[in-house]
Amino acid sequence: MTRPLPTFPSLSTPTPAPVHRAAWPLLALALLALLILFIPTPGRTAVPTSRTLRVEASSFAFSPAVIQVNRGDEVTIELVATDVVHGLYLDDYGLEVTADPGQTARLTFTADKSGVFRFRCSVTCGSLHPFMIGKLKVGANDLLWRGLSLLGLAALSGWSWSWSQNGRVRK
Ligand SMILES: [Cu+2]
Repeated sequence: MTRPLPTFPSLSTPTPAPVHRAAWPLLALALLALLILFIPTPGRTAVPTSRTLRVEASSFAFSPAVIQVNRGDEVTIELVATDVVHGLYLDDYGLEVTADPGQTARLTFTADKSGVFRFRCSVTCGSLHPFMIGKLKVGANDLLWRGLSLLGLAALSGWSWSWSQNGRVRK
């Protein structure tokens, strides 16, 4: 049993060279991968939402240390100090909040600047205090879907490759 290989219309000429037949799908895959990586995303126009993020501060780290929001979101950071007094100062936004031990302090703001911003502890809390740093990422979450799309593309190309190998063996 021979199934016809899926070909592009331009390749359905009587005797396509085998090398070209193999190269075209590769080229198409490479182009698709580039598109996935660099095409501008509609995610930037995502409807802003309100989100509340709980950040635990303990000597000498924030948990989570990296938080991600979309531009335009109304963000409330709930800072929980688990041991001693800690603070959170958000670079570039110039915002600060401090939490007493065992207490939760809230900081609400609109994430109107996109980029990656550091936040740091603003209360001297011990020897490693200067290293108590976290990151706020403001932007559309494209990385996730770009990664997933690439993964899907890889799976698809693997599948089609093994399919074409099968077809070749059966001939
Ligand atoms: Cu500190």
